[in-house]
Amino acid sequence: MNPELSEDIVTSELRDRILVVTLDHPPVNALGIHVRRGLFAAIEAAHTDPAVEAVLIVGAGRNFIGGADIREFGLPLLPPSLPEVCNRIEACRKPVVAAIRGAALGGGLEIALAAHYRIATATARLGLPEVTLGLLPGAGGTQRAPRLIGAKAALDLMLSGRHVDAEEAHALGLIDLIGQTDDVLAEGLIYTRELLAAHAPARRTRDAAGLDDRAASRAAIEAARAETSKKSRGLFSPLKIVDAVQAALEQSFDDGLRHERQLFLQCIDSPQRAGLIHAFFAEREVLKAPETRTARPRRIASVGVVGGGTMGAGIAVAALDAGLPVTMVERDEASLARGRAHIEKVYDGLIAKSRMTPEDKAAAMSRWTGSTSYDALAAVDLVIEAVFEDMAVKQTVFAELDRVCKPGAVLATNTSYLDVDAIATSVSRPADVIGLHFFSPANIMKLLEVVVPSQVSSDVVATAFELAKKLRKVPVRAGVCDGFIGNRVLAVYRAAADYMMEDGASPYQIDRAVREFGFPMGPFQVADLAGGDIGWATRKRRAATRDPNARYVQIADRICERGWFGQKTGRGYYLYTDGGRVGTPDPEVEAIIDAERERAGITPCAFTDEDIMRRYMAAMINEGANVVHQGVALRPLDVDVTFLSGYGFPRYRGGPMKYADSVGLATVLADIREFAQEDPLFWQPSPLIVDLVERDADFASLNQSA
Ligand code: 3H9
Repeated sequence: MNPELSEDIVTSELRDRILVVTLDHPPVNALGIHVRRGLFAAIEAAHTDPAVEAVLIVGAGRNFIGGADIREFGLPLLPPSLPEVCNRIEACRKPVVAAIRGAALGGGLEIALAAHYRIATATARLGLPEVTLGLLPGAGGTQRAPRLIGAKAALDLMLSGRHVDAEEAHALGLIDLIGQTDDVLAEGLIYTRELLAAHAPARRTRDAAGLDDRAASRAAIEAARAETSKKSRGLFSPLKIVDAVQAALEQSFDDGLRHERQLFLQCIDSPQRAGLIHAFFAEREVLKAPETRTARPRRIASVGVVGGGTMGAGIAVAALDAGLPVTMVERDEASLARGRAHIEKVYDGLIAKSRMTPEDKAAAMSRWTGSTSYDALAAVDLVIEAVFEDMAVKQTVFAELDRVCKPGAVLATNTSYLDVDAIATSVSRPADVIGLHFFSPANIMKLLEVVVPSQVSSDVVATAFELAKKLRKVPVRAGVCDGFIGNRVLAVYRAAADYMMEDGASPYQIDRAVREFGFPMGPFQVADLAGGDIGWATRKRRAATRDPNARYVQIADRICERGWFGQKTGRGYYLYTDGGRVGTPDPEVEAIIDAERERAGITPCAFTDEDIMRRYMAAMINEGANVVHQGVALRPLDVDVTFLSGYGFPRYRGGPMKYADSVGLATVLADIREFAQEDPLFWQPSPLIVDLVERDADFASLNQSA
């Protein structure tokens, strides 16, 4: 380490009798080794310097401190550790004040808790979000927070990972004061001078009384343990957080700190930590598509939506929620009224759950206008077409958009499979055409595939990323192909699930194995939720072009032929009685499967849950690799984010490609080759996996390069 660097990053300046210690380590003043060393040294100096009577810690830039430096996890620890820095601050004989603007998160809040007094500006956001990274607050947070604000409030903060604003932090007792202005240094200085004038002592959080009501603390811990065991199924760190708070109640402060450290190190070593931190960085990397570096986005101040069905209405809600005016176009008044009703239904649902007020709904709806004429879209900056999934229909819509939209308007299609190049070439301005693939329900699902056709201009791609930010979506850049990234990979692992069903596993066993792996639902539950008729129509449309040598499982067709389309018809793979949404296994479906096995001449064999997941994941990973190999996804991490944000892939596993790395690509390849003995056409190893295994490399090695 270069010692001068710490001095640049952490500067100290004596103002009157107050040593102002400023952390300046963009972008978020994360507590990397140089910050820790600088801060430790500054406190040491303050402690011994007779000219210093108090210390004020502030962050330069927009944030106080965003936490420990996540990039250092897994690397050898260089001293001082963060707990040592916090203990040093707390032990200082002179009052230490933390003045917070912006984020004080994780280790950042732990620094503030170790300080003796805390002031925050109104824009501050405080929290202990370590749980979202598979960790627990490991620099005294699990010991100091309960002592300061009580076990119940501290557990809530640590188990939810939520950020609180200054007002709530003040009400909780996390901070002492909210500053009058956003000038954090000035506010901090005023407060510190007041403390000095009042001869305020170095008040230590370790001595605070938040756990003194032992019965209430114990009850809060037990309640949190019961709730966490139920809700955080499969997650490692939440119960460790509860254990750490129990140690805070039952052990001395120093023993509690030691216990916290042990639990923290267990979390650091867990694969879940690796998966969650991969997800954290991957979600930030996907934002850096090449076009966002080279082109300036066009201005988007108004949006048009063509189509008021479920998708169109969901997209409209997403745009309205972002404060954008939305013009919806439908073919006739009745359809338009239905489109409006779809939107209102979403808002009424939120009002019923007290998540929105009628006034908010009225304000959102005041931004909505509807029309049956495309001419109403003449002035909008961006149009999203969300009509029926049919090339001819879409091309007709685009011809109209080409006719009415102003020059420079972005023309987007929300297709989930169709060739966006073919749509683009049907208009006179292909450079303005892009795919924006939303996922249903579009106002809720985070994923937005930005589908980039060959002739689109870079600024239109950059605009799509900017729009995603406004709509609070996670954008992933995808190339044009059937199904783009997500649905293309989905088609392959769905086929693998169908093959296993025909070969002997029941759909109920497959769903259970997939849920046990961490998905919220199995593939057959998803099919029942989405409606079997949609997939059936697609299969019929594609029947003529299907490879006659490819295996085709007809079970879904037999089910659909009976009019069993899933939840909406009360029957699909599962039985749904009394309009319920939780299905039960259906013996008649099992009989259909038996009959189909017989027709296909298959003797059913037994699958363990592990067998099922090996095949399911091998299919997902192999097609994910093909998608990267063919440039449809920029990097493996783009596939990961697609599946984390749009397909319910368990976040703590980091995504399918991260999971593949954790299993080992050689193992995945060996599985694929084993399965290929039964069906070599379906199980063709991706050239990318073969190449990486030959080079003893992994998917992670490709994540840096794009
Ligand atoms: C912890 O503290 C453990 C301790 O309890 C115990 C230790 C012993 N480290 O999100 P943004 C990067 S665990 C390193 O786009 P925003 C980020 O990757 C930590 N880097 O900005 C990005 O880099 P790039 C607990 C970090 O303004 C850039 O900063 N803390 C860290 O939208 C900008 O990030 C957390 O979990 C970090 N800690 O939001 C908080 N944080 O430009 C995690 C960010 O190269 N951070 N980066 O892509 C956040 O929630 C947000 O970043 C924050 C700013 C709200 C702070």
